[in-house]
Amino acid sequence: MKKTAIAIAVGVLAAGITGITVAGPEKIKYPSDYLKGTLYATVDRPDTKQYRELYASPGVVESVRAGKGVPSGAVLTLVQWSVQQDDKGVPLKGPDGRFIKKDILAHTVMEKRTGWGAEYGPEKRNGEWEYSAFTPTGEFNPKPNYDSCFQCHLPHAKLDFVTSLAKLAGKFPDASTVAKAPKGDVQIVGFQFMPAKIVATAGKPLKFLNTDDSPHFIVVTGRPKTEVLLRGQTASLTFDKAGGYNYICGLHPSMKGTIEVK
Ligand code: HEC
Ligand SMILES: [Cu+2]
Repeated sequence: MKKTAIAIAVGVLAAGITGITVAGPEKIKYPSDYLKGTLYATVDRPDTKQYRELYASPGVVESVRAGKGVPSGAVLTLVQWSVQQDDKGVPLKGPDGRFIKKDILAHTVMEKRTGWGAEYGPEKRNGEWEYSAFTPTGEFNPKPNYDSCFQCHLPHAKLDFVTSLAKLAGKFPDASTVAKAPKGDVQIVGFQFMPAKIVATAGKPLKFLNTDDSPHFIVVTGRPKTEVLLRGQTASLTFDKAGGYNYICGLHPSMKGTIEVK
């Protein structure tokens, strides 16, 4: 009995010394020097009334642009800012047409390291990435539902789970891509489906075109989701049965629309 207790105590001690921790957000340290990395993208988020800055740790942008992918040790920091709003709560825009940032609300971070993520099953695992979130002053925030980070980034598996990989890679489609794209029956413009209610014909494809900088994809209740659509990309859905269908964007659940199939 005594021997076992000592063995356990030694084991716990050894784990503490070698820094072995379980999978989860606590693996990631607050990247206090994120400003020394590369600011590779900024995003206006009308749905959450935020302005976001996306930083990559030094060397990451260079590696991705050289075709070597996201290296082990990469840290991506997303800084969430509140924005200035008019008295109706509509975000104001600066001379550059962009939201005007006010205060830092949070830092969300993803970090990739060789061997990380091995504890997770395929329904959760995002390669070798872990996710964490920190307060404006850099304290760990235990409150977010960390499973939701994995769920929302999982559809980006082909992009190494990085939603903004096209920006990181310097390959973001420009405005002419949208102009050249086949017109959608539903256009995604400024985080809205337009029109939000559409009538479709059974057996005939319905096309969705993303004109936004942000990626979106379509989730119709009870049906497989579409691919992630970058700017200028279209998805096509065909309904065989007449009826009413509700859908949302899988990345921005506040984006909603309905389809009436006749
Ligand atoms: C509702 C879907 C959703 C959830 C949940 C989500 N993300 Fe994201 N994440 C996105 C989108 C979309 C972007 C692209 C930037 C943007 O539009 O704000 C992004 C971008 C990021 C980025 C910048 C790198 C990249 O992938 O483009 C980081 C870092 C990040 N998220 C961390 C997190 C963390 C940490 C959590 C969990 C606390 C989380 N995310 C939860 C949708 C989500
Ligand atoms: Cu969306």
